[in-house]
Amino acid sequence: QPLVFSGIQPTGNLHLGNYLGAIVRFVAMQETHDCIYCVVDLHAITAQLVQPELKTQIREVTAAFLAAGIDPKKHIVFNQSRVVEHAELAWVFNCVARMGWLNRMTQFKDKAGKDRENVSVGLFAYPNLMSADILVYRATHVPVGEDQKQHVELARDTAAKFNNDFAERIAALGLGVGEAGGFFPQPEPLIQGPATRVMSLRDGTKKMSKSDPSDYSRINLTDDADTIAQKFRKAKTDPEPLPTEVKGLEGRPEADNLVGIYAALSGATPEAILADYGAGQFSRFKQALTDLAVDKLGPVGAEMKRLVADPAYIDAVLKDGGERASLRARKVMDDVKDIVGFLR
Ligand code: AQP
Repeated sequence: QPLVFSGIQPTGNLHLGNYLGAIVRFVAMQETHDCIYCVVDLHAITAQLVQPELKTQIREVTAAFLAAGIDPKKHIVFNQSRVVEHAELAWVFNCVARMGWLNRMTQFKDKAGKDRENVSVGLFAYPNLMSADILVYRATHVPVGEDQKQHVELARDTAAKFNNDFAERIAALGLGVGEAGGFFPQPEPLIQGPATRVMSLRDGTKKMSKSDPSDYSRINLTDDADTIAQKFRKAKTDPEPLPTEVKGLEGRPEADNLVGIYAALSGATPEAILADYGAGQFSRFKQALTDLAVDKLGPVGAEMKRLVADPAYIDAVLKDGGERASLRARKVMDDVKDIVGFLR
């Protein structure tokens, strides 16, 4: 059975990249798949342990899911720390995945920087928790932005090694599925749509990110119309006008990024956008982009604010989702315990 799993960290500053690269995809997939969407709060403490606003941030990501159109009754929306099996399976995966595999993770290298001795063990082991998030439901499809591809590939390797190491036990217990007879599926990263990597508004070579110290680098989902206008006005561009053809965007990362954002928000192709705005003043294009962004994001931001103002409703959604997720995760974890050989 195909099953979709994905998550977002409640680390504040939910931005246009998270929205276009992930949340919009989550909404689309619920039409055709059984989906589990998670606010990954255990991941949120890996880079920074003490976060006084964590509860509010968890509610904010949940509100973004709901405001964008995810249906928490038909699908499952919950926060990760409620379902203990994520951490339980992550421990088993800490013993499956190899140090060498994790040493190759580019996100760890970027986030740890030069100070490797002084980052948390959790930041290093993060990908194993992400593998557990996906595989504790035996999920098959993982919609993510480009930056998460390597982590989903690690989840595939971890699933394959577990299946291989325990092949005899899985067969003896009759727990294998499919032709290969493995217990875990090979989850597929789904990196689709026109905005799998939205870049910073201040530097077209860096991805738009929650943790960028400059608020001008990103459009937050809760930004008001004036703030969105100001951020696009100040967005870095080169001195040339927009080209009239797509190949003219090569080597112009900032212009390419703004056209990509316009394309993702409008559904128009970059060719059509450049036919309208190519050779003209950048300011005219930026104004059109602002109007479009305000039009598309305004209602989402307003609904998020309305939902966050009613924490009781959000908390009830998360509790209900957590209970339904637990039932599924418990069954998989019981099988994992039998396969590994723990008494239960
Ligand atoms: N710039 C982006 N463009 C497209 N997709 C993006 N995603 C993140 N940034 C972009 C996707 O959003 C989902 C949730 O991401 P996350 O909460 O796990 O955080 P992250 O991937 O580490 O990215 P952030 O939001 O920029 O946080 P920081 O600053 O902490 O690194 C994922 O599917 C991700 O691909």
